[in-house]
Order: sequence, then structure tokens, then C-alpha cells
Amino acid sequence: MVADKMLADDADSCRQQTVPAPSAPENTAEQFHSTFHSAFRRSGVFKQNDSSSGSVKTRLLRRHSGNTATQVPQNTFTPLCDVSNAPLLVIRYTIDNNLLSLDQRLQYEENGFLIVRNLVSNEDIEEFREEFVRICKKEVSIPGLIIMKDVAFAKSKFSTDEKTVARLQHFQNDEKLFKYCCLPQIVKYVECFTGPNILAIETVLNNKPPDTGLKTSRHPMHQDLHYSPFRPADWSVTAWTAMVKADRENGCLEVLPGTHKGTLKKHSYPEWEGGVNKLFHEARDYDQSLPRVHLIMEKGDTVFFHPLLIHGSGLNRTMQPRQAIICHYTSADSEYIDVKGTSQEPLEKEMADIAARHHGRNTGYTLKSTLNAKIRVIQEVEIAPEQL
Ligand SMILES: O=C(O)CCC(=O)C(=O)O
Repeated sequence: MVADKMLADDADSCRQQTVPAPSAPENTAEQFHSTFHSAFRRSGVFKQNDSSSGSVKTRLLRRHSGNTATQVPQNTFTPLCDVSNAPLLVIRYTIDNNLLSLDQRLQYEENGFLIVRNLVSNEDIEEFREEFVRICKKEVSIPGLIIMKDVAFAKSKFSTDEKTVARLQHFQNDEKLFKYCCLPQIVKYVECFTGPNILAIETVLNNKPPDTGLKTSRHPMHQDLHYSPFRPADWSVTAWTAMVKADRENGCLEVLPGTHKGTLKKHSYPEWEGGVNKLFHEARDYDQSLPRVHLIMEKGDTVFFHPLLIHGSGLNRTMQPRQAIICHYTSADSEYIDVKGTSQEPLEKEMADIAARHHGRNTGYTLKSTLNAKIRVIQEVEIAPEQL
């Protein structure tokens, strides 16, 4: 009975089975561990104590490889034992900048996400919360900020009470909230995925409100790349920090490990009886039997994940909002694509319609056209000519 209820409360309602959620994929990491060391031994480039030059070279290899995986090059280095049959490790999603441990890199490579515990202080989180409340109370007005109410309250006259707001989006002009995107301890992890030139491309504070019984507080399973024109996908990453403890009771994040290795799926609105929040699209045609991991996180814990990772979140069955602050980053070396003719075109059309309704006229909206207003540079690093 309890299991059935949990199932119905998950990010989607069509899943046939529930899967126990290991928080740390120990076995996978161990398996890769030995392969990784074999690869080190086969390579003169990736010496463990040579992380600075390794970092530059990895980056260059990655940048010049047309987004194909970065293969550890072979050379004449003599291995200590016979490794001729050992598989060659392919490092594709992480950059060696001397921060991530071997296990952390392998977790991200294999699963598409990495949790770092206790990364953001209580003090910072309380400042974000206070600013959120000020915004809800209309004590401050931030240019470009969108306040989205949960669909269950959309027509309610309690306009932006803290418990009716589902989401703040585009807080790039709110210095108090934007501080999150610039926190050095966040940015140094982001750099492991984007490289040193970093842009903040989208900012969100999710305030999953207590569910009214309509199950609208769920966030359907989706890929963040669906909302982004930046490519290659591997150079983008999302940082998601819990502002309160997030667990299955209040609708923590749910992820399908390994799905970052797939492609961008078509997305559309899920068919939920009680209604779906605006622009909460669901990925179509993914393998429903894939194991699902519920990310139980304490306040201040942060998860970094790949934009192709399929994820969502469940129902909030508590009486308090489940809050998280989020920034999507990409490399300044990324390119943006015209989404016309791609699976993202219907999304762009929907956003153009929303913009037209909001402004009372056609604004010529495209995913690209809003970039100038939303994007902020977080970090830019010159590579000295002698390092090239
Ligand atoms: O915070 C959540 O519940 C889900 C967040 C998410 O997936 C998103 O904003 O894209």
C-alpha cells in the first residue's frame, strides 16, 4: 500500500515499478577505478601528479575533438604489467582541474550527476530565502524576473503568497539571488564540466509548494537541454542546491543514472488529470524500466548534473514548500543553435506565444533572442600562448 502510494506520487504516473535508490553507486565506481589506473599507466600524458598540464591538455583535446570523446592517447610509456587487453578509458564529461577525486569523476562519467554535500552555507541559504519572501510580498521588483504560480493556485486571488508560488525564473538581475551562481565553491565545481570560461545561462528558484491534492507539485521527467539552445551538451551543467532537506516526502529530485549518454528526446506536456504547470514538459519515449534514483539531500547539499540526464521530482506531501536554488551554466566556447526544425521548435513556439500574450503583440521571440538579457559571465580565463 505504501509502495503504491509512493509510486503515484513520483514525477510521473506511468512507471510500472519502483526501484530501490542507492545514493552512491559504489560498485560502478570501483569497476571503473581499476580501468582508470590502467589507462594512466598506458599514458604519458595523464600522470596523476601532473594535473596542471594534464588539465590544459585535456581541455585542448576536448575542445579540438569536435565533441567526440577524449581518448587517452597511447605513447611509448612502458607499463609495469601487461595491460594490453585492458580497455582504454574514455574521459568525456569531466575535466581534470585537480578538484574532483577519481571517484567523483567516475561517478559523473558513468551516472551523469555528482552530489557534493554541505557546499552552501546556512547563512547564504537564509539570505536567498529572505529575498524570495521579499519578492513574493512584492517588496522588491526585479527586471526580467518571472514569478510562476503553481497551476493549482493560478486563478487564486492570493496572488503570490509564498505557498502558492512554484518557481522564480530569470533572477539574473537580482544580486542577492545571483550571488548563488557566483559562489566560488559552486563555480570551481562547475569548471570541472564547462571548462574555465563560464556563463550562467538560466537561473531558477523552485519553491515546490505543498500539494493541494491535484498532484500538480510534481515535476515531470525531462532533460534540461530541451530548454537550451547551447551545444555541445557536454559543456553545460546544472547546479541544484537544496534550500531545505529534500526527501521522498517533500518531492526530492529523481534521476535516471546514465541517461546523459543518450540523445535529446522529444518532450510534450504529460497527461495529468489535475493539470500541469506551464512549460513543465515531459520527455517521451525513454526506457521506463531504467532504475530511478531518489536524491535525498540535506540543506546546502548540491548536485551537479548533465543537461541530457533525465530527471524530475515528486509530489510535496508536507505542509512546507520544498525549495531549491538552481543555475544552469555553459562554456563561453559553446555555440547556440537555431532550434527550427528540431524537437525544440514546439517549445520555442509555445514560449513565443506566451511572450506575445504578455506583451500584447508578437515580439519575434526565439530561444536565441532572449540570451542577451539572461546570460551573465561568471568566469573568463585567458590561456597563455605558451600553454597552447
Ligand atoms: O526542483 C525540482 O523539483 C525540479 C527541478 C528541475 O528539474 C528543473 O527546474 O528543471
